[in-house]
Formats: sequence, C-alpha cells, structure tokens
Amino acid sequence: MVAHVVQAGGARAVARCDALARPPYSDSAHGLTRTWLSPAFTATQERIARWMEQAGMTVSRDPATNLVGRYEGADPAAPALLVGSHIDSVHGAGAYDGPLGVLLAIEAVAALHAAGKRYRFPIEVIAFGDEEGSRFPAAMLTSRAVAGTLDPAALDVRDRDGVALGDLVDLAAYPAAARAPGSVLAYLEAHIEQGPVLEAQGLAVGTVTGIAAQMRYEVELVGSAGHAGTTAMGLRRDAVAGMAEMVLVAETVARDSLGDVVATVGVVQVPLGAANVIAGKCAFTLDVRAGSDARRDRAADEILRLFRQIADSRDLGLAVRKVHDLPASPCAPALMDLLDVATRSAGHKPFRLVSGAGHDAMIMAALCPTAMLFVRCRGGVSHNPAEHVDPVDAEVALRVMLGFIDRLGAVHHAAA
Ligand code: HGY
Ligand code: MN
Ligand code: MN
Repeated sequence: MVAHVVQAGGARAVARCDALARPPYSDSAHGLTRTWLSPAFTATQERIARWMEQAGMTVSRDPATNLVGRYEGADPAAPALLVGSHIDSVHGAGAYDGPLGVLLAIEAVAALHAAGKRYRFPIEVIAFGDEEGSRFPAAMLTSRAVAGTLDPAALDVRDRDGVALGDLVDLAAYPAAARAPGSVLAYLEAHIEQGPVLEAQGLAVGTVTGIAAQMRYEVELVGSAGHAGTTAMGLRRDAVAGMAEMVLVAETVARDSLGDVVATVGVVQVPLGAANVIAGKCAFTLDVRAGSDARRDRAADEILRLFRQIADSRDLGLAVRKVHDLPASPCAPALMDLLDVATRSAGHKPFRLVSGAGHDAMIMAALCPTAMLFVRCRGGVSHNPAEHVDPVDAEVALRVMLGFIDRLGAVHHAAA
C-alpha cells in the first residue's frame, strides 16, 4: 500500500486515491467502478477505516452505511464539524471524484493529531456511500439520510440485477442516521472542480458559491415492435426513432436557453433491441440543471412539453417518472469568507465559482451551513479515467482546509 512511500499531506491523499482506483477497490478489472455496497465498496471502506484510525480517529458506520471517523474535541457534546465527500463512483470513473475529499479530510485530521491540536468541537470525517446513484435509480441516498430529508419510499429500489436495497441494508434502522438539527456545526467538502474554470484562471483552488439545481427523470416510450424488412416507414411506431428525436430536442432547448441550463440523456435502454426489429419499447434518463430552480424548471417543462408533442406525432405512449428534484443550494456566506481568508493566508488568490456538478453538500445544506473547496483538475475532465489532480494542488487544498478549521476553531472558542 502507498502509506509508507508518500509523506503525509496532499500527495498522500492523491496517492491513496490512485491506490483505490484498482481491484479490490474497484468492481472492474478495467478502470474504476465502485458502486454503493458492492464488494469493492466494502473493501474500500475497510481500507479507509484503517487510515482514519492511523490518523487518530475512532471509526464507526452509521445506519445508512456511511463510514464516519471521529476526532474528539474539548467538548464532546459540542456540535461536530463534518468534513468529507463520497466514495462511490460512476462506471468507468476517475480516481478523485469523491475520494479526494475524504482522503484530504483524513490528512487534515492526521495533521492535527500529529500536532496534538484539538478544538472545542469534535471533527468527523464522513465518507458518504451513495452520491452518484450509480447502482440504484436514485442518488444521494446516504447524505439524505444524514440530513434527515429522506423519504423512506426512496429506499424501495432495485439495481440493474434486480437486487433490492432492502436486501443489503436494514431499512428499518436506516433513517436513524439522521443527525439532530443543531448537532452539526458545519459541513466542509473538498472536491475536484470537474470543470475548466480554475485551470483557465491558473488557480489551484476555489471557493464554491453554490450548487446548481438538478432534476432527473426516467422516460419510457411505447410503440409497436415490427419487422425491419417488411414494415413500410409510414406504418411504423418506432420507439427508438422517437427517443432519438427527443434526445436532440433536449439538447436544443438547453443550448438555445442561452443561460447556464444543461440537459443530458446519459442512459438509453432498448430492452428487446435487435438489428432487424423496429423497437416497440425503449427508456432513457433525462438530467436537467441550471444555477437557479426557476431556470431549471422552465427548461425541464419545455423539454417535457416537446416530448409529449413528439410522442403524439408518432403515436407513441410516453411515461415520465421524476427520479429526483434537487434544488439549487447556496453555500454559507460566512464559511465562504473563511475559505477565502484561509486561501489568502495559504498564499493563493481567493476565487469564487458555482458548481454545475451535484454534491452531498447540496443535501447537507438542509441540516447545517455548508462550504465547498474546489481543486483544479486537468482539463476539467471528470467521470472519465483521464481525471487528474496535481499533488501540489491537493497540498494547497489541505493547507486551506486546515486554515479554515483553525479559523472556525477561533470563532467557536478554540479550547484544549
Ligand atoms: O451528477 C453529479 O453532478 C454528481 O457527479 N453526482
Ligand atoms: Mn460524480
Ligand atoms: Mn462527486
């Protein structure tokens, strides 16, 4: 393992992400796939738990399967500072989307532990298990449990192999992961930017102002299956042709919106697809985002209106199911200021930017003030094995995180 070869700090966090990007910490022998509660996920939790212990933390798993490392403060009853991110990944992922934030949080506690430094508040490093929604249809199922905003009906899900979440976790105990309001001082998440802005600005880190609103749907089209060779074009009710028209309409509405709206069809399924069969059924996902709920909703409503128009013109059945609705989530102004001050005292220019990507921080905002620190990633590439972070930038992020924690400690009467 990497621990003995790389010094503690940002470089070790990056090296540990690299080590976790291959079996047994990946479900795939080719690239990184680590879905929630898979064997690779379990192996990864066990590895990270040992790193947490080495950093001076006591480790537990909450009822929503999240791994939590706790570093005591002078007042064990004080609201805790939570620092973390997620350890699940998309299929064919990069090594840093999620784990970097968890491993930098561990490095921050390791540095405090090595220095014998404690604050009045305890610090908890949390590794959320399901941010991506890459195994079950919904996403953010573990941070929603912690934030206490989870509708239990959302847990009635099966993965692509038909495995029910209820077969993997104790659904009755799951909601007990909810933290009592007031029991969490703040949530800090360091995360790769997954965009090109910091690189274009020549900056290692940036303070996130807020997280874009996100709407996700599952769309199903029903036409009539037919023989590809004998069915005249004018007689077809081709579900895939309808889907193709809808994909382009979603792209056009988003592009023509002129604002920050983005729309993506990421998954397409043709259950009985065959080269010589006109598809009678197909399904696809639609993901619509914008910096404000209103812009997101306007674009989504227009896209769905056009979907209905297309379905009617092609005599197709159309069923749309909303998978999740994540409102835009502003970060806490006071915490953004602390991040800016910590960035400046680390010798770097503070810079603020919005997040188009979703994060557990947008869920935790229902429970406590949130702060996000973005780290430059090469070319802004993410959700791709080419994802890359410079260890020097990771070290800058760690310095800023420690500066943030120290200033928060000062604000909350550092003791011990
Ligand atoms: O979808 C997102 O923005 C995140 O990567 N889960
Ligand atoms: Mn992601
Ligand atoms: Mn992420």
